Amino acid sequence: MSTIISVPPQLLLERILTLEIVRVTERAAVSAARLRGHGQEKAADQAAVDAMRRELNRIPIEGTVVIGEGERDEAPMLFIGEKVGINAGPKVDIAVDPLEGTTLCAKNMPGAIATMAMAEGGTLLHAPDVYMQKIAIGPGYDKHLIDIDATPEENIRRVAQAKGVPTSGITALVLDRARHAELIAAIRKTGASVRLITDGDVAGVIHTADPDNTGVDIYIGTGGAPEGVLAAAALRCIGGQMYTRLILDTHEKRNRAESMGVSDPNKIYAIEDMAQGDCLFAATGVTDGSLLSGVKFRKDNVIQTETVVMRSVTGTVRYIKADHRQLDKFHLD
Ligand code: VTB
Repeated sequence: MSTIISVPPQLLLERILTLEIVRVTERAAVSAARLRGHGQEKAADQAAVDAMRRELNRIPIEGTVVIGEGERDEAPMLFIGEKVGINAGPKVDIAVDPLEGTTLCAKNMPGAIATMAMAEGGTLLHAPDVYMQKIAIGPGYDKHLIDIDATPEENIRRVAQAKGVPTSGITALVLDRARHAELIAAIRKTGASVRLITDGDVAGVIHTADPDNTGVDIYIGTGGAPEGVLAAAALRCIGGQMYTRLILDTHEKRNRAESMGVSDPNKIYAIEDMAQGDCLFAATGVTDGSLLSGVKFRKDNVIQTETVVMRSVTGTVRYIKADHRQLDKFHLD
């Protein structure tokens, strides 16, 4: 006798949306990948934004962009507050970074991805586009093992002790920026190894979830707040710990944050404060990277993509390799 899959109505859409969001990041990745290595950050980003928006507006959701390309006046599309979807279906919050690592794409360097998260309405942190201090480790450690206010040395020491290795057995991932010179020196002083990335800290944080394969135990440093919320949505699905703090060092930034609902400018956010409810996270590789392969344009008119999609409800992580044959869906000239 065959078994019928029984899905409670409230989960039916969510199960289906898992595949829908894959389509969204696939489209964005393919559009951006056409401009890999052309040195045109803005054009590549725009192509990804256009494709992502087109596809989002086909999904049966009442979506609101809470993490987007910027505020309405600076971003004509996928701006914070923009409504997306067919205006029917579940109310959801949407976080997008249609091309995370625009420079990586423009220079055809590893690690550019198209990424988004979708969560129950009102459950994602509405973060302004400011810097954010971040620290993250993967699953399996005691809660509050790491402390955003402790020194880098102390955090490395705690992670090493919990992992049962000397500090020299720890690798920290850090964005290669002048502002991190002291941080990098402090980590190295412990004997730990520092792996530097030029961009792409959404993927950077995700690396901590699987140290055995990625070799990364901890992410530390300051990057974009929107990227922080996307990374939190991913870690909510796969486990791990992340603590962040918005850097609101001017009146203007504090006011902007306040108007988005941030009442305490010094608040430390844990994963659940950034992604409270059930959520989905997807990323498609644009250029080859250690997380995902990039888009391949094959001679036989097949486009290949690789996407990772995660659900917080079940913790399922799927890698979807797709061969696309109906190419007009990508609106490529
Ligand atoms: C990071 C990185 C992004 O911005 O968040 C970084 O993950 C932070 O900003 O890929 P700065 O470049 O100003 O340091 C990106 O590089 C995207 O611009």
